[in-house]
Amino acid sequence: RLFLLIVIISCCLSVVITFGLLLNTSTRSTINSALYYFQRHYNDIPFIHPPPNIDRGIVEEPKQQMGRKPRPNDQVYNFDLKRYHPKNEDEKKREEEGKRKNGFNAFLSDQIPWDRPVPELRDKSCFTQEYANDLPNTSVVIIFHNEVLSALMRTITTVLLRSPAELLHEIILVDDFSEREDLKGKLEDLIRPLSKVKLLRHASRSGLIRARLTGARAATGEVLIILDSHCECYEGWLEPLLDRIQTDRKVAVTPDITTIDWESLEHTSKPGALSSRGSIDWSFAFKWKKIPGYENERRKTEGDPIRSPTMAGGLFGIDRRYFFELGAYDEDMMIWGAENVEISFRLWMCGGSLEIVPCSKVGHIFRGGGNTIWTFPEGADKTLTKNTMRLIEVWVDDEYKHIYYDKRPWAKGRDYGDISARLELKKKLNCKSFKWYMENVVPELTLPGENVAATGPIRNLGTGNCIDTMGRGEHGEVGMYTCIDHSMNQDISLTDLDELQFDSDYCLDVSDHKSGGKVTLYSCHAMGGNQRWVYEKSTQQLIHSISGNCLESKDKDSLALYPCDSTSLFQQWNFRAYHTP
Ligand code: UD2
Ligand code: MN
Repeated sequence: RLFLLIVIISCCLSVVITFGLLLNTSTRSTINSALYYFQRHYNDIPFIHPPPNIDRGIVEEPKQQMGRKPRPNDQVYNFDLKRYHPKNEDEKKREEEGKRKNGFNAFLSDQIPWDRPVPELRDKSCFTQEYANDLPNTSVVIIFHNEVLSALMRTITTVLLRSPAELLHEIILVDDFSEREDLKGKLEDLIRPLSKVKLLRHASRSGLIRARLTGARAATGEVLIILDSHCECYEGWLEPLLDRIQTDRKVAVTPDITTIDWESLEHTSKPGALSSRGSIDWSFAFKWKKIPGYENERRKTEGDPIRSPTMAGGLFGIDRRYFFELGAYDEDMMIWGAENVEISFRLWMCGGSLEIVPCSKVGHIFRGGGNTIWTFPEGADKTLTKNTMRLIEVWVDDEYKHIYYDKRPWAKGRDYGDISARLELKKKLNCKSFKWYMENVVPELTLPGENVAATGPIRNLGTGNCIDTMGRGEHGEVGMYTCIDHSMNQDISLTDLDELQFDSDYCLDVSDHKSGGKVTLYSCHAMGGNQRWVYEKSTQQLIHSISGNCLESKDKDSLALYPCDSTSLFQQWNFRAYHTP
């Protein structure tokens, strides 16, 4: 029997050896590459439709053992989105419907691969940085309500694909009570093979604040990273965030949030310098504003973090324990809004800080077309006002509170619930005042009415309508609308630099100096030129200095420059408040 056993073993051995010798080098290297690929990618990239480009893993080189050095993504970026465009009338119809229903091009999102290549947007200086080997690991929390499944899958896939496996502890998905069918069984099928992905579900709609809390409480990684459910992580997005937190556990970080166009789904951001950081407007809502000179002087390279007074809210990282020490979120804020400014104020006032890390890039679909994918069950006004009042009543000093209530007088006396626990937290953490925040974190911010000669709305005596942004942003055309007191879109001032400036920080700008030249919104540059307006009190005309023309509203909707004519009522304007110096 022993003899028989020896014969069998030697037969097996010789088969294995012969087989090994027969393998030529190229087959062997293919097997090695495949093994290598699976070793490097035990993040379990989903090999499900649409198929990810598996070759990427094979060409990748081993990671540095000594210090992590980011390498530029040298793949030529020639991804052709047009291939995925609608091919016939029926598909075009579906595309339009998808945009209407979701606020972004869901049709296209369903067509393009989840792991499509992304352009290299990092500044050169990012590649001179080196990160520690022992970076903390992270739990990524992605919350969603009725998200387009392919957009959610793209977020998950790009986190898995572009995060070093040892730094990605887990991904926690929190479904905030979605109604869409495919977010139920189909989503579960898709994530089943992904060992790092966990799914939690709310039994009722509670809003993004509580959904993130659910995820954060379940997380066990050292760092917590929050993402919206329609993002795309770029190469090297994670390491610079973790590195910054490792250096200072009380700094919260955001990536540079780049724009994925809601209609074309193109990555529209250009490589190079970042120009804005988070601030607030005077309804205490988040606003991007130009990085002030003093902050740019403090930084040595484009890759250096930018201290930011507020965060947009959807994409940020923070030491997980510090997040809870700092009071996590205000759980009585509902659905959406104000939580981003609240956590920003709290970070700065209570001993932490907040930075944008330019070398970390994550794309986000900013919805457009006035469509949202979800609604406010109690109405937008009720929810947003309540959330903002909770922010103001806790974090804004008495001497500044009136700024909000002057703009929103109807909010006075409304119920904002019990804030005693938050006030207690503020005391316990020994937080500084809003005045301190104003003086030290956003010294460039002027109070409303400061440095202004007159405030709007500005009414045309001919039509009786008022100058209105029509809700448009930079480069948008300014229009005319029925006068409404306290409308954000008509909140305009004549500054002591002779600018007509909206609260949004855009100025009335005319670059076409001919008769009929249109008026557009442009970032205020304080240099006069196309933005200098002189209000002639005796004739009530608004004269555009550089062209010598006057602002005129020929009919109730239009606004343009025409040769000055002091007899025309359509060139006469009235400020609600004119402050005589
Ligand atoms: C921005 C933030 C967002 C949040 C919000 C203020 C960015 C890029 N986005 O608006 O994260 O801070 O400002 O509150 O900074 N969601 C739920 N339940 C809800 C409503 C929304 O889970 O009841 C999810 C939604 O699926 C998404 C996330 O919350 O993943 C943020 O919602 P959004 O994308 O509609 O907000 P956004 O980007 O307009
Ligand atoms: Mn979003």
